[in-house]
Amino acid sequence: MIAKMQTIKALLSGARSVAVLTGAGVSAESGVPTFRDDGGLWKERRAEELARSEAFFRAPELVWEFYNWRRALVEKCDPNPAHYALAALEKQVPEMLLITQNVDGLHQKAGSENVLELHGSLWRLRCTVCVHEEENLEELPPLPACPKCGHLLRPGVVWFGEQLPAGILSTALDTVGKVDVMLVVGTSSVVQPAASLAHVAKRAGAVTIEVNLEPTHNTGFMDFALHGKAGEILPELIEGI
Ligand code: BJW
Ligand code: ZN
Repeated sequence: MIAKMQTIKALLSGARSVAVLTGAGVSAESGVPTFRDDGGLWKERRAEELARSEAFFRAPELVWEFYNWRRALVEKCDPNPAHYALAALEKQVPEMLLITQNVDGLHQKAGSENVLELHGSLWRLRCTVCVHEEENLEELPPLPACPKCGHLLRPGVVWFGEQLPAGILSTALDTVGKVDVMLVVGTSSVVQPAASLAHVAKRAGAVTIEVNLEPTHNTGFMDFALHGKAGEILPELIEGI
């Protein structure tokens, strides 16, 4: 483990460009529930079942209750050492893009500047009818209405079956196709297209490194895999780079 850590540190130190893909595991130590671990439940439902447009249009009050609960929960959460380590890494390597599947905004709160939100944000709202979009950090009513047309607003996140925001996926693909090192942290790597980004990077010649509590669908093809808490491994990994 120590020799592997030294090798990865050397790779990061020598890298001109790094891409990092993060998932819910990065925020777990901040108290934000993950999607597919045992703690990823809300009122005995899997978060995954509610994070889809069919659920929203069938029962918008239920889905908004879930998102309002998450907004209130995340508002009270602080970044953890994993978020801070990635913010520090951005300052240490010449080029770094942090691609996150998370919608909690904790990377930005920790000081990361170059962040691409693949699945949107809990703090963005979109109209279900017109083009209105807004950033909103306030407490919301059970069914928030569009200030332009009065129709229902929805969370500005990407649900299953929906396209990722325009330009976001192409930026992610372009970047991972050019980097020296790709670090994948705290994701089960089951959700596409995010899970494919590491494959694209590896095919283009990047060294791929996974940090996760346990092996994932992608562990087998990674060049390096470190198993443990992101909040413990990442600070150690970037120390002295
Ligand atoms: C720790 C830790 C610690 C814990 N330290 N580690 C190709 C094949 C098959 C299906 C598809 C395909 N292409 C597209 C699809 C369909 C679908 C999909 O991927 N389905 C799969 C489930 C099979 N994808 C889509 O629909 C995507 N859209 C799309 O592809 O559009 C094009 C298209 C449209 C129409 C037709 C065809 C194509 C959109 C996906 C959107 C995902 N949205 C969500 C909700 C976002 C909003 C919200 O937050 O509410 O995004 S679902 C949910 O999963 C959320 C997450 O970002 C995402 C990923 O989860 P993540 O981050 O990996 O979390 P977990 O819980 O799964 O894992 C946590 C990990 O951390 C675990 O491994 C732990 O061990 C670890 N961990 N503590 C380190 N302390
Ligand atoms: Zn509207």
